[in-house]
Amino acid sequence: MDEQIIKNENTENLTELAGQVNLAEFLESIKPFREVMMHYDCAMEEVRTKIVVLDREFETKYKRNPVENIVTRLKKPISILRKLEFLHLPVNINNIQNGLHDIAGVRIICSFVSDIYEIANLLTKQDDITLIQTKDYIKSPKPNGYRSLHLLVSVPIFLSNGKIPVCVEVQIRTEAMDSWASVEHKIKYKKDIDNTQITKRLKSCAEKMAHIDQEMQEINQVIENLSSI
Ligand code: 0O2
Repeated sequence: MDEQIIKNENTENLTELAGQVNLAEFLESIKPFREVMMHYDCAMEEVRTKIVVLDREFETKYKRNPVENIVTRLKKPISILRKLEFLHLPVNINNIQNGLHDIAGVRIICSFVSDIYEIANLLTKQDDITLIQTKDYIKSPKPNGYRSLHLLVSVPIFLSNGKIPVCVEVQIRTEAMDSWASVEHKIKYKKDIDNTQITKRLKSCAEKMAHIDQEMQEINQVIENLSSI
């Protein structure tokens, strides 16, 4: 697949593009790419639905919602190109499917740290899910303070001619972890800032938020114990 073609597909300005290339040829050439992206989109939706089902079950059975929010994102074509370039991989469907593992992403925001592990366990023990990799940045936070549980899973999607396994990156975190990561992503992540004071202060914020998570978990436990008396 041609690099320019993917970049142009991201502009969504087909009229402008039509002046440069034959539109029919262009649409034909991006078919395999669109097909693969559709697979990721469907797999992402499947994982999202699984989490919604678990949360609804908890709500009905135990009157509590462990999941605060679910966000899905499909990597943009331009970000796919940049990542392939960063990895020194030629742009083709094979490298997109086998070289990149975070094209489909599902972020789950939980109320408490214990919910993160419970949801992770309930998701990965489902018989159509294959756990490929776990990165536990809660037990072992990144040196900058980043915390989150990352799971790389494979989920089958059922097409007209059979089923295919598709990789989805699942990030599970609390609201405090998410809040830190969102702001850090905006102001520092991927920026080449070598400032010890900034690094220290951001890390200290992450630690304070982890402390709040622990406090909230303990308070919740006390309330649960009281209501079970
Ligand atoms: P973006 O812009 O969020 O999509 P890999 O995914 O395997 O190529 P890596 O670093 O081994 O790269 O994977 P890892 O550690 O599992 O991180 C993947 C994603 O976690 C990142 O995606 C971020 O979304 C998030 N993440 C990891 N570290 C940090 C961090 O220090 N700060 C913040 N804010 N987010 C982080 P991308 O594609 O790097 O970025």
